[in-house]
Amino acid sequence: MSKVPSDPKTSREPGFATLAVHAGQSPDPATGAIMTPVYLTSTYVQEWPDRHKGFDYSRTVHPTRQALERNLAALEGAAHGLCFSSGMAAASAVIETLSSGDAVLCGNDLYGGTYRAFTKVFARFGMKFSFVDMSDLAAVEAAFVPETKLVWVETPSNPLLKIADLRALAKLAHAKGAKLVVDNTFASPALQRPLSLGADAVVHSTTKYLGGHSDVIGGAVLTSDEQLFKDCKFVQNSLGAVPGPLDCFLVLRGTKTLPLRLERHCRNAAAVAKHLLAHPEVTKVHYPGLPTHPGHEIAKGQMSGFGGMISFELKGDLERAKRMISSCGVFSLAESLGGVESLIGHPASMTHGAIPREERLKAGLVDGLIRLSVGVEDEADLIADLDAAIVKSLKA
Ligand code: P1T
Repeated sequence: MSKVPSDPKTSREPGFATLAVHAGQSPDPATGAIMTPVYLTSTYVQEWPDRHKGFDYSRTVHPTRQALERNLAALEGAAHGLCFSSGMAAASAVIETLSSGDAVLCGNDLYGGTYRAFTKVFARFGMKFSFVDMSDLAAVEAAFVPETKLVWVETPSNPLLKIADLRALAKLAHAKGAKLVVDNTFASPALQRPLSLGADAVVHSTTKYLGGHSDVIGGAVLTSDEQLFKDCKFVQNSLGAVPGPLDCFLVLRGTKTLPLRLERHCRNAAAVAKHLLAHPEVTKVHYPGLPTHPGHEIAKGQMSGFGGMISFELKGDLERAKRMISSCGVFSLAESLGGVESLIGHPASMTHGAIPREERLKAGLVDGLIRLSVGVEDEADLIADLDAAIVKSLKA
């Protein structure tokens, strides 16, 4: 079944967990295999020129990729899905629908690689990028220029977990004739569905929660906007940053357990955030699930859980923070996020190293900030690991 049908007796629409397991997939007609085959083929035999079974060349259309595209579209409530070779390739495809002179209004807390692609690559082609605190609606409104075609936001943002009001941003963008694009990587559709809040497109690094097991790099664009879909599809086929069949299979397998994993990520992260907040060596905790977080109420109104990402600051200097990060055992020191295993990182020197220091500091990304991707291990082990590393870091 490529689309999970509603129940004919009750006309119930399938729930999110059912879609996660089934949407976009049907048993293989030749064998009955329940898992979507990894079609290792670049081309397809045609019976007559341009007469074929819907597949002609694998850059253009591919059956394993198509299953994933339909699955992700169903999860985000989108009419269309397009998959890419990385999250950066997905973001790039959206920007590549623009033209020289067009402007993009971006959140001032974005993944460092996104900032780098926008300011160091696409700016050379005449597109303009400006950065504003998306939680300050008056500042956002003031930052529009007549050329603004897109508003680009991460919520929760990477790495400061800032929350933007998606309903308000969509209204504002539309009133100005722009489209709202949401990078939903940190929340995943299990916790937040931006299209239902008025956004025009969602982008993902499927490398993270959607894949969920730190074994694949991928990206996706999901939209119900027909023109944007056509334009992104044109870019996908023309520029060719498509994922391989095995990568599509891995993400497709990952999404089957997405709601289960996210439940545990959220529970563990809430416990870790609460523990850090009460810790005498911790000076600041960024987690939208904490009532002290400035975006908590908005997050409650647009998310069904607060996610698995936390960032925090320790007392003392940068060297102390680096000692702490390097002293963990259950948390591995690594880039990336969203896998079942817990990771710890130092955004200023790792994931956000491409952002000039003054820009980072303006947005609140201080040198000593520590970021956690809280995994699905036992809560007590995670807390004990952080506590032990904090104690170890006291000794130079
Ligand atoms: O790594 P890639 O699949 O290309 O995804 C890029 C990307 C896009 N958007 C967000 C919000 C991201 O966090 C990322 C990748 N981020 C990391 C690798 C990281 O550790 O933050």
